[in-house]
Amino acid sequence: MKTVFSPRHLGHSSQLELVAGAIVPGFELPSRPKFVAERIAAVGLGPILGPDDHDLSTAAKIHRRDYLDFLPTVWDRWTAEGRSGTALPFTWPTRGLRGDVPPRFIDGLLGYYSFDAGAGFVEGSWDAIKSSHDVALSAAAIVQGGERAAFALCRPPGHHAGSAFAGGYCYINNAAVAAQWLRDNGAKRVSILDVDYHHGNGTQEIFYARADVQVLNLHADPMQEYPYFLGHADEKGAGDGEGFNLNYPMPFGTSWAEWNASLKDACSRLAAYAPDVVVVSLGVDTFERDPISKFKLTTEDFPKIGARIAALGLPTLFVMEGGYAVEEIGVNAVGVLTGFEGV
Ligand code: SP5
Ligand code: ZN
Repeated sequence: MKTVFSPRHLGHSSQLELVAGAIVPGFELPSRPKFVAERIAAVGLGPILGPDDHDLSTAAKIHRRDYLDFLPTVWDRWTAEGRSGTALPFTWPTRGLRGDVPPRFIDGLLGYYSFDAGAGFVEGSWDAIKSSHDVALSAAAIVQGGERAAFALCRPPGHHAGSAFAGGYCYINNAAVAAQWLRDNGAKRVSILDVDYHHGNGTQEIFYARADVQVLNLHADPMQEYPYFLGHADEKGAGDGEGFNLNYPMPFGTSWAEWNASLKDACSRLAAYAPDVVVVSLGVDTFERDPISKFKLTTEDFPKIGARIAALGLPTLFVMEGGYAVEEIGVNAVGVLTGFEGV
C-alpha cells in the first residue's frame, strides 16, 4: 500500500493547549508521524510519496468559504498585535450569544471559528494544515486511480473540524475533503468509518443532512469524554441524511470484545449501504496506554481492525487522525494497515 506524507507538517510545533485548568504543551506532537513512517519502512508496507498540490475548491464544498479564508490569516493577525507563542481563543458564541456575526478582532475571530482551545496556531500552522489537506487528496487520487487502498499520513488531523470551526487539534477535515473529492470523481456513495477514540463531530456535522456520504463513528461516550457535545446514539442524520449517520458511543474502559462488537455492527451497516469507496478516519488513541484516552485496545488488536475492514472488499482510503502514545503510534497504525493487507 502506498503512503502519502509531507514533511511540511513540521512547522506546526510547540503549540500549547488548554486542558484541565492549565495551558500545557500540546499532546499532538510533530514526532507522531515520524514513528509511523519508520514503522512503514520497517515492515515494508510500500513507498512513501510526497503529495501533489491541490487547490481548496473541494474543501470549499464542505467548509464555509469565510472559514477557509480566515485560516491562512491567523498568524499574521496574531503577530500584528505584537503577540507570539500560540494563537488560542478564550471566548465562544454559545447559546444566547450571536453565532452569525464574525467579529473583527483576532481574539473574537478565533472564538467564532472554533469550539475549544485545543487547536492553536503557530507560525507554520497554516502551511502544515494545507499540506495535510494535500496529503489526503493525493492519497484519495491513488484509490480513485484503481489501487485497492492508500494511506494518507495526515498531520494535523481533521475529524473534529466542522464546516466553519477548528478544534481538537483539527483545522481542515481531511477525511471529509477526501470523501467529497471521491464523490466528485466517480463514487456515487462514500462511507466514512471513524475509529478514533474521540467522536468525529466535525465529520458528522458536515455530512449530517446528506445521503451520499454515510458516516459511522466508534468512540468514547460524549457523556464522559471529549468532545462532550456530539456523538450520542440518537444522532441518526437529518432530512435527506436521515439514517445515514451512525454513532457507537462506548464507556471508559472499553476493551476489544465490546469495541469489536461495535465495529462488526458498523461494518454490516456499511456493507448494506454498499458504497463505492470507504474512507477510514484512523485514530489509534483507543490504545490502552494512550495518555489522553480511556479505552483498552492492545497492539494485537489493531491488525484485526484492518482485517475486518478488508473483508468488506471495497476500495479503502485510510486517513490518519489521533493517537498520542507517540512511540506506539507506528506499530498500532501500521498494524491496522498490515492487517488489512493480510486479507
Ligand atoms: C484528533 C484527536 O484525537 N483529537 C483529540 C482532542 C482531544 N482534546 C481534549 C484533550 C483532553 C485531554 N485530557 C487529558 C488528561 C491527561 N492527563
Ligand atoms: Zn482522538
